[in-house]
Amino acid sequence: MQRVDFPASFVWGTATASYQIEGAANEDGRLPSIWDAFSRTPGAIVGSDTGDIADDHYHRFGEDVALMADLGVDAYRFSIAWPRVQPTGSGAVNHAGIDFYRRLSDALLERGITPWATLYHWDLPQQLEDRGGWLERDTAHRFAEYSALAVDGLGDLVSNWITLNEPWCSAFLGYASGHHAPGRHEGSQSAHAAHHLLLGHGLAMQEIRARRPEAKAGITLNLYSVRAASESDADLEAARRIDGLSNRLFLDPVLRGVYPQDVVDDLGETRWFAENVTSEDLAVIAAPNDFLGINFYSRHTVAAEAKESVAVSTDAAGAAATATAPSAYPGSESVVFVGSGAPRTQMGWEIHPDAMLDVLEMANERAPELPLYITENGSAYEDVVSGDGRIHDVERTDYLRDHVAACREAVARGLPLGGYFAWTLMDNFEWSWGYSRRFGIVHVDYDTQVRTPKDSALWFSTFLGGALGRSPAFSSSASRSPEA
Ligand code: IFM
Repeated sequence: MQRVDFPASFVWGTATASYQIEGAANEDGRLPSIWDAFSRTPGAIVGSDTGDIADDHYHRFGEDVALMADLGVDAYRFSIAWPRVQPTGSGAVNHAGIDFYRRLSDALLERGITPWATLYHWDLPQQLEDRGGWLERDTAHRFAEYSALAVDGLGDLVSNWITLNEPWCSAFLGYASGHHAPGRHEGSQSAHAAHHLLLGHGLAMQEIRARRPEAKAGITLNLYSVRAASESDADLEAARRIDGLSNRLFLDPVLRGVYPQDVVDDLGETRWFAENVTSEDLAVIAAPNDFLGINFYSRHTVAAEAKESVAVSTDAAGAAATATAPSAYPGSESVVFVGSGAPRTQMGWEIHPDAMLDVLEMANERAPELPLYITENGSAYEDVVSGDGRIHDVERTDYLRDHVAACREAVARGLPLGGYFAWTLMDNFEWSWGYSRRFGIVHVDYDTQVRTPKDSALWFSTFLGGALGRSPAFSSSASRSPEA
């Protein structure tokens, strides 16, 4: 398998997010986000870790851009920290915050790497959460205002925009299960947050279009292939529910301009949606996108009740389905995530590269002409630094290669897949798992901030024809061959 097996226009990149890598939490006017507050909540984060320093990318971005250039990627997907650009969540721009992303974008462009900016990867200014956060409709308007500031400040350098990253996580991990910031347990009202997030997406799209009609813009959803554990009516019903909450609740309004009524009813939010979701809202949410970003990690197998024969699996937060925390699937709490027996990553997520084709088809059947991008895909494993100083991450390399192969199959099937972004460039703050989970293709020593490409990075670079893959320093790596 080689890069030339893909169309020349296919975009290869890596992805990160602001709070996970930047550090510099109190610099240049940045104020706290919900993650700064949540990470200080006792018991919220493994090891009581915070993003205060993270990968210190704020100060080391030049080194990180050079690393990407050596990898040979075409594009870099990063996110903009709202609390740097508009620290209180309303009002004037903080120029020092914008300037950081201008320096980063300039550095990328100098190395021939195209910036892809995500406007919201979960770091809501805490002052907006104090006013109700995403449960308040006004937050959608604040998000549009901030998006306008970001596009005004960066639109001459950035021409690929993603409004939201994974609104499912913001709504249901943030406001239902509480595994993510702001850590609230609002049950089915978390679906109100989902609507306000999507409204924010639509309003932000309007701001982008008004300011930079030539820019490409869309949203990124985390989609799952969902299967029933058996053909029983009860298990099929469980699969309908989880597919509804994970996929259709987001895909249908964005691509078809309607909320799936069965899902709204499952949530028990029929009345709220009828009274609060206007046809104008739906028109705003469904305005055309230039592409759809899809984050793909795993497949869910679900059952109506626990089965003795199969191990309990983990849900999208990596939380065991047996955990006592409130469910991230309000109204469908009784559904059980069961294992199918496939190998799993350290997150407990089953590995199903073929299921990536399922989610691409799922999006494509709703919007046949819409370009699709895998904006995240990756795996966490317990890495070991070997005696030779290298990280021989065979499992992550296999995961990466097998998902790149699934991309090739997607292209061969004629799906409009335009690119693939590996999650993630380097180890970083993995949300409620803190630094205990490493998804990077580059290892980070958090004591010294030394970055070391893992074998997965070398495989990727070799595949891409990058300088790192050709480096004699790594010539003994068994996993260098893209065929390996
Ligand atoms: O680290 C996260 C990322 O921020 C959003 N998508 C899933 C990744 C792995 O959990």
